[in-house]
Amino acid sequence: MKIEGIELIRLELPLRYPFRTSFGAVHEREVLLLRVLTPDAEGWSECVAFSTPMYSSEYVDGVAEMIQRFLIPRLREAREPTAEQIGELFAPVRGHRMAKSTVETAVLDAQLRTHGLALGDYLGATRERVPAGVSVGIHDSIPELLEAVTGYLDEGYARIKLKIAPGWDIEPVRAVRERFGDELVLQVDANSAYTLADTRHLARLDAFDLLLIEQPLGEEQLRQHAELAAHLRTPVCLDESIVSAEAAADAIALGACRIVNIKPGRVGGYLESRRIHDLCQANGIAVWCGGMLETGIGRAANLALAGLPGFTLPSDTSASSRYYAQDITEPFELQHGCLQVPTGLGIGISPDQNTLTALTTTRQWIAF
Ligand code: OSB
Ligand code: MG
Repeated sequence: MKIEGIELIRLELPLRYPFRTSFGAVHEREVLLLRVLTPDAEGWSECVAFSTPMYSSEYVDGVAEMIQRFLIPRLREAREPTAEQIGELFAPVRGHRMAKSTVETAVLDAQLRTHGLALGDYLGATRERVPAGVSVGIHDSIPELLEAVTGYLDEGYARIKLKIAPGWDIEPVRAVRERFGDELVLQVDANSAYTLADTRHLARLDAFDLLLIEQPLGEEQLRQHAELAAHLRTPVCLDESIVSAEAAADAIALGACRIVNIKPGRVGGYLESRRIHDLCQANGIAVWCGGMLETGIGRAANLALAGLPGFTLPSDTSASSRYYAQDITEPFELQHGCLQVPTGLGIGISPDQNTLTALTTTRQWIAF
């Protein structure tokens, strides 16, 4: 792709409800969008990093610096690289997968728009719609949690994920299971809040017939996850630990997980996500698509990925209204518990210019 320039756009989006996890509460989503301009098309992407490095090591200011200082110069020096060549082009830069994913995705979007192809078709999506799960944050009390879950079930969500942390685990899970019955598809996410010393405590969750427990231990604790998994009936799913297809291969070989949450931003992009999908499919490991409170830009691309055949569990691809009173794109809405895989070219959607302008805090144009 010939690149004429890249624009970094920062926004502040208030969340409809604060989202609390074991690593802290988010009230506002600081969003970094990247727009790439090419002779025939514009490409868009959304960075998944948060303002602070509490979910993983990357954070918004760091990503913006990484893109400007190290990734854009590499892109400039290359001879009109295709999206498929960007992984190798960026490989000498260690880590920083959220930054790399942001650049690669925007270039891929522009490339697909130029070639007249939808991202879902390019990746190999086989479904037109995907079941939507919803991730429910830590609440102040069990009655408030039950009220929130009731609301989501009334909207039609296909499964509920409860955020857990020490002090907010067995009782909220028991209350939700008792109130909504055995039919409810229920899972939990600890975001690394436990240690192996909690094995017996976590085994108490086995009584509630959960679909999975997501990332109970630390990001770098693959071996310890394998040890924990051997003591739990509840299947272990990894999120933070799966930073690449190589990490996924190691996790599978070690028996650290039976299920994988794929977040394209965390693994360096949609191409690496597809490799993880293929690897998991070949090993009988179910996958689903995680979320990072994305606006419609990130959500659209995630839905394309979630349309692949190995995504056999509901994804954290909730409707726009789960997060924002006003999304920056046309809102994604639930239809019988599903979201539609976009069919437009590239990621299939663009930001609404008026909304974008109203919410933008800074924009920076970098000419090539
Ligand atoms: O661990 O999956 C996670 C949100 C922010 C950071 C990490 C996680 C989450 C979620 C919500 O669980 C996913 C979503 O609905 O976007
Ligand atoms: Mg998670």
